[in-house]
Amino acid sequence: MLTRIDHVGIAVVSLAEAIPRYEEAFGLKVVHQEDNDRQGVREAMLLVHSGEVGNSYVQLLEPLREDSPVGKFLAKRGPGIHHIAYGVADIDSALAALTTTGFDLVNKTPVHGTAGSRIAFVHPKGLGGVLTELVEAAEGH
Ligand code: CMX
Ligand code: CO
Repeated sequence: MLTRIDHVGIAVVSLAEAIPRYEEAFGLKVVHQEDNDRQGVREAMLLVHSGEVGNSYVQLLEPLREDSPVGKFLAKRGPGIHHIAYGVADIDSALAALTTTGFDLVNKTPVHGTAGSRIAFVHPKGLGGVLTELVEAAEGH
């Protein structure tokens, strides 16, 4: 079902501060930035690896609102790893399979993700406390 690690999502207080740190540390480059209002985030994608099955990124996430998943996470736990995202070829069949096996889906149907991708979150409680995102990338990403 999973094709790759698409990204590691990291909650930060300020993208303006976090981006130069990641660029400095690893020579990564920001290849995409957007605000996703529904998710309540301003995000920056830094490309780690391009492969046959798609790309892998670090996703830096700054909350747009305090009352958002990343805003609440920062208030409770402080900056750090927020979620892991796996690539899938077909997110509809991946979600159907997870539903059949009884996992608690945050999104029962896919929603809009980075750069036109289709994404869905699986609740952390069934996956060892790790909030998990599935990503079906848009054509050409
Ligand atoms: N990782 C692991 N556990 C988490 C978590 C995270 N990122 N966020 C919350 N939790 C845990 C809390 O620790 C808490 O556990 P306990 O009950 O044991 O204390 C429980 O989940 C509930 O926490 P909460 O602060 O009350 O949060 P909510 O229930 O309101 O929301 C969740 C939790 C996962 C449903 C919500 O964060 C969500 O919908 N996430 C998916 C959307 C998202 O994260 N969007 C931002 C990223 C967008 C992107 O990647 O593109
Ligand atoms: Co993500």
